[in-house]
Amino acid sequence: MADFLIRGSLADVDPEVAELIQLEHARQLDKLILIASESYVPAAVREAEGSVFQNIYAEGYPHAETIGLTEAEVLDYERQLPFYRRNGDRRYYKGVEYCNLVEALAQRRAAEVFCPPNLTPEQIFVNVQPLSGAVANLAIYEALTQPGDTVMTLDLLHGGHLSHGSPVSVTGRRQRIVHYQVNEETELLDYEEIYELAQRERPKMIIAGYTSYPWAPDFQRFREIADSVGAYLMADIAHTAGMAAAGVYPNPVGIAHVTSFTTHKTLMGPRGAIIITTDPEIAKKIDRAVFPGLQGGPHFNKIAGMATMLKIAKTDAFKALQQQIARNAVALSEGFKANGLRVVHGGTNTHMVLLDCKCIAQRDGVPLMGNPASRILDLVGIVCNRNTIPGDKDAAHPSALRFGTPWVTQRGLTEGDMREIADVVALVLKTAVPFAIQGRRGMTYSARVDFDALREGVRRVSALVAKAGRDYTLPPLTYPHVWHRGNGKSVLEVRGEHAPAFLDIVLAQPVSDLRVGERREGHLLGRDRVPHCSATVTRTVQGYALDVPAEYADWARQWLRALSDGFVIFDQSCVDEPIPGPVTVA
Ligand code: DSN
Repeated sequence: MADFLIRGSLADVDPEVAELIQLEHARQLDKLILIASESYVPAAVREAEGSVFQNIYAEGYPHAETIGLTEAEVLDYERQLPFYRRNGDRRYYKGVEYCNLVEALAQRRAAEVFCPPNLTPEQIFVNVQPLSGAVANLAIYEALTQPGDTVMTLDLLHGGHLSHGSPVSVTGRRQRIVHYQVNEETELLDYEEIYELAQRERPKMIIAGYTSYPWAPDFQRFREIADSVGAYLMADIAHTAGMAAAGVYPNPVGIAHVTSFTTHKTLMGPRGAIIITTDPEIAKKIDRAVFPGLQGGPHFNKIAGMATMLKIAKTDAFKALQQQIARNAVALSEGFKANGLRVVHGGTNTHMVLLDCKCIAQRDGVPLMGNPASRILDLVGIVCNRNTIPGDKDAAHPSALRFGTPWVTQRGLTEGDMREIADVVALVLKTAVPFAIQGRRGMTYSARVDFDALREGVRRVSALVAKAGRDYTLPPLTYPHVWHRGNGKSVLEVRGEHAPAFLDIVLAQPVSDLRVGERREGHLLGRDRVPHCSATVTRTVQGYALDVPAEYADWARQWLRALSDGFVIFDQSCVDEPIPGPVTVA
């Protein structure tokens, strides 16, 4: 009989996707991930997300009487199920008795986690349905403002977010957006300037809370400014919700009219978002704006994952983790400063650090920019993102890097390790030689670094990775697709359409004229085209076989791959000249 339930594991049904998941998991474990908006979601949360709650449609909300129920009351099935059968709920579909309970559970846990000392969880209204932070923020715009109203937010280039009224986001198209900025000299929020701007612009809503401003705002001060002009205060704590839950960052709930956050950053839950308010009238507007205003059926598998994540957020271990995340960010920032690098905004009291690349290297007036710096660090094994900072002219050319400590802290790394990461970043990026290429769509900024520094960086990052904790639920994995690993053999294969032109440049003798089976003795060139080791090249059916002395095999493989990747200096006298590529070095 046909098995219409399509039973079978992922590896059985779709080995291709199963393999991609394995590779991605290995990558995550094999590198130091310092993306400030990412974290390693616990296996328990992922299990909830992969559950059969995925199968259910439940547009609408639980019965209004579930608001304010304690966890024990929500989970009192003997009471809840007869109540459901008799009274129904605010949904369009039947079969949702357990969806109601898991949603009410997530709401209650969120209310408890984010309850300030002067309130009780019953006074906190929670919507757990937004599919993402941008949708949550859009729902707040929809609920609290009208087209044409003025909304005041931090400039994207200074640390705001696309959904805080960027012209490329719908949040920037219907309302009138005015941006406050950080103070030019201090690079800090200046509440006097923000107050004066509010008096001039009379916004309907002010947003506080950022994606790349590393200091906690003074929410009380923002509320006073909002009150002085009759505006709503919206707090967006997407990045710092986990820290706020742990008391390591100010909790805006009860101060701001409405608070939004994603659940997958420092909170380490599923990809989704939550909106909280203490005002029942605002709560009704928010609920309507989320559904049916912007969304259809909620993703119940994620809501189940949120409930689990919020349970974890109440634990002492979670609080200790968030404290260490903050300490690690300070250590990283201090480590950069100790290396003479410029930390933007002067430091941090959150999980993130901004590093100004322009100050690390310049050549002929061309600065090191965030994009090449992030790509070079990725090769080293440090994953971060390019970011704009005050002074940048547009979002397409950020001059900084943003680092965050959640993930590395989860893996057990501490302050000394952060200083080591800062040292490695400095070691590699200080050797950068930047250059710019004029393309059809404007200027492209790039850079190349010293190969020995890159190799040394890789060695030191590998040592940190070896020390970092791994998820015990997984088999040991090794990410195979890194440029520096190999099997130690002294015959390398160079393949690909660019291989002949590539080898003509990196070998002392051209080889592109060889026919299959022919060989030529020669040398592999090192930096500045100095012959580094002998290399016998044989033309093969697939490409070229390079036979190098065994003691140079590692070096040759890494050097050729790094040249192919395009971020190491081949010839100091013409750094910006590209070498043909990419090639496969197997
Ligand atoms: N993409 C997130 C970040 O990295 O800050 C914000 O949406």
